[in-house]
Amino acid sequence: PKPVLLADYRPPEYLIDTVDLDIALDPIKTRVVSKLSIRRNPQSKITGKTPLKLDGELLELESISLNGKKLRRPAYTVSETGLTIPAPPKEPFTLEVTTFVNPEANTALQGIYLSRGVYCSQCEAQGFRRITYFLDRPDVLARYTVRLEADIAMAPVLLANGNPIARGTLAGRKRHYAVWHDPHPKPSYLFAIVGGDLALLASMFTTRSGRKVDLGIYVEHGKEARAHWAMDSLKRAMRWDETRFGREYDLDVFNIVAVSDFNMGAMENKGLNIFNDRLILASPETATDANYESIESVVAHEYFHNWTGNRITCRDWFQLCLKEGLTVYRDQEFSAESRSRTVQRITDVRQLRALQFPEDQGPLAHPVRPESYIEINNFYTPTVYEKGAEVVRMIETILGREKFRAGMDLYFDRHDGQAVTIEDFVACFADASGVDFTEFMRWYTQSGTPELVCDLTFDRRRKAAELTVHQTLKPSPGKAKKQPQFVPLAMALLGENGKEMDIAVEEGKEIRPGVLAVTHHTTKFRFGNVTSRPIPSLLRNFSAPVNVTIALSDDDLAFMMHHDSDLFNRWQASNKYASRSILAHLDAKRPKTLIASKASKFAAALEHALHDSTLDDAYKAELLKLPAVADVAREKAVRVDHAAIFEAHRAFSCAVAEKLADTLDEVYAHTSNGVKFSPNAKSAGRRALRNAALTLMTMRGTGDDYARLEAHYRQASNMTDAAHALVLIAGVDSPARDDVLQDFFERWKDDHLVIDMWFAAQAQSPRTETLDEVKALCAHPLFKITTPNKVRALIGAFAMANPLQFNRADGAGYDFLAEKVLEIDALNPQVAARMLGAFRSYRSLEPKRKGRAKSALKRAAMATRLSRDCREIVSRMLE
Ligand code: BAL
Ligand code: ZN
Repeated sequence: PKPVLLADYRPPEYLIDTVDLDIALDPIKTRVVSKLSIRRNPQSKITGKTPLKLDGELLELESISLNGKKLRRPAYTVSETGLTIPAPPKEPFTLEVTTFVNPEANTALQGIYLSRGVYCSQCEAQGFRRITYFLDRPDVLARYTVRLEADIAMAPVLLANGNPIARGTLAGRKRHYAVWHDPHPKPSYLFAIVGGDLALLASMFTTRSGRKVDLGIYVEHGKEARAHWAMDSLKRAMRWDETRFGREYDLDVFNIVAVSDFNMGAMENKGLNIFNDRLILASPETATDANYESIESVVAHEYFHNWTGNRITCRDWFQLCLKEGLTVYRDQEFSAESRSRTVQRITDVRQLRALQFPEDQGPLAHPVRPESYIEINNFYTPTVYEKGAEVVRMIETILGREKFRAGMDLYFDRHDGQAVTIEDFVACFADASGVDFTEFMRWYTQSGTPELVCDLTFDRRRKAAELTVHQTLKPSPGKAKKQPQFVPLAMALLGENGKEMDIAVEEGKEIRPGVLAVTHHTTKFRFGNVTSRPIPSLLRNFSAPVNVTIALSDDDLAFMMHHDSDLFNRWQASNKYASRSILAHLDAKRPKTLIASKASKFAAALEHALHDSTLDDAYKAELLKLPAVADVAREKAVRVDHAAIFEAHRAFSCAVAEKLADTLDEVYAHTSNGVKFSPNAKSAGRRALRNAALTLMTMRGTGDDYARLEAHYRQASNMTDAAHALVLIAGVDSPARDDVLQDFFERWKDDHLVIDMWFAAQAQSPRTETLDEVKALCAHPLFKITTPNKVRALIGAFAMANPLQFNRADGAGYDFLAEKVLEIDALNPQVAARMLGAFRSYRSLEPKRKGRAKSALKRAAMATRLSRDCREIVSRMLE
């Protein structure tokens, strides 16, 4: 297929003002009658006979009429991709089309489908064309009225976007209908319907200007009590958007529906968010703290889209980061203010480095705003989302909180009700602040992670220091030569006493106090008043999505672990110390001696932090979580051998745990349970610290350690502790392993969400038997290849969260994934293409593994019936 290019964007030739849909739901033959009021777009250079081309896929067309008159061919033509009317009237007209779709056969989960007996829909990015013929593009905004009709028994609940305006029962009393009207013009990707037998958790919210909003969360019967946390998160998000960004809700109802089969996490349809139930349902017995945190942030994220995405939407799909990067930034801020800001930042940066950095440095690299795509569903990526959020955060760092807010206010005022571009967005910050963002725009157009190689010299006699920053941006697909990025580099120089020195920065080199402007391939900064040998604390709070290297000794890192007043960088120093110790083990002539000495110093620095009463438990837990095998592999970057890294990782972790034995015992004992479960940050932090201590102690692998681990599982009074122990036990050859796995299975086999943790725990196990076990689990009665959550829990966890076994030296992990991807691709291309992401760093593997991964990809590429989604990913990987 031909790629779609940003450069080819043209405004639509026709506009659709209103849409009246009458949808009669039926499992295999749902009828959709669509009445569209259409007119020529005055902004388009339309000439006499411009055909009207409506998108449509997999639709069974029954009839079509124009201004009430039935059309016959050749007044229209139909193809696999749409419907064309070669010569529509010049004046505005009404088009009425009747089509049928088959929800039950819809395994791709785009358009209308059935999830455990519930009718639901997913339209972003291009699913609406699987419901009816339409101008299915985000810059066509229309007002929708929707009548839904269904069997009362199967679907007593009927929901659509907007406000409810009528409902009734049909003759015979077997079927009923509901009518919904959405007063806000919206693009088709925000359309949604739901019909099903669902339970309701209802509540109310009063906006600050007094609008009363009915809130509803619809879930499976019996699960209502598990929706309270989501409801609480929703209300807090609604209030937060009012206070932080001045944004109020704009309809009389806001509904959320939780469904079990969903390609993504959730979807921000106007007034009717549809969620993967994994991101709604939580109770202390069934959900971990991580689940609670995700629910809070995703509920907030989808709600925040109401302004950043729905009221102001994207002109075209290349502008996806306009709504996603911005909304991720907003949800990160909400979480930071609801919990610990530093821990939130660490979590977000961990995620960025684990997912986005490898993407940006591999064959799937693309700019935050891509310029070409074959399948837009492949661009819901960490680059668009997480790097997109970092770019917005840099705008805030450059402008400061107040001017940033002024820019956001201007954006909302200027563009409400429009479909806009990144240029429109950034212009608001430039206009509100007077700052020139011309060079900054490269963050949207150039892919790749900038490398900042820094060098600091100190002149004791002159009390001066000079920092040289060399910036390189490696070539990436389609872009060989790149210009330097504008990097806001937050920094300080720490003095002998560990305090920030009050240095004098050369005129004109700071964006704001403590933030340098790195603007060229080489940028130099001179500092005065440097009273002692400075330790550089660079990229504080991770002020830009870049990699920084600077020569720091182990002692310097330990010093920063004690003293850096930027808590993010204190964690960063600890992380760096650990990962470079593990890497040093790989090349060491006498690895045992080396590790013993490195671990000893590292443990001493860690111990100091663990005893620091000013640090909270959640933060200490982050310090105790050593970098994962995948993190170290990423640092290594070339000729990666996961088995060697795994061994070095184990040796270092074990040595640290031995050195820290008493402290870990103390931490574990002091953080023991006893109080009633609360998902709040403080309680979750306590559990996180205890579980991090448990992980480290388990690395020693003694009989006592395994006994403690088993007791941790058996005595767990909440899922956070139970699931943590389960993953650890599944990964070791403890005598209790099989019993514990069986116990968990028996307890949770009837809960389709919790049982996913059981699948994932086994799939992540570093034991050599894992691949065979995963293959066997694919045939387990509770595994279903058509359910994305199951695929992600088993196959996804194996490929993305088990670096050792996925990257087996014999290549069997790669072969297994390629084979499964082909099987999934025939059912659900979007999910299949996602799974292929596991190969994104294959080029950095050592030659044998690299060859085997490439062969697996090549075999996939030769498959005859590969979807457009997978074809695009595989070809980019093999380019
Ligand atoms: N728009 C797709 C789901 C999300 O990012 O909110
Ligand atoms: Zn989003």
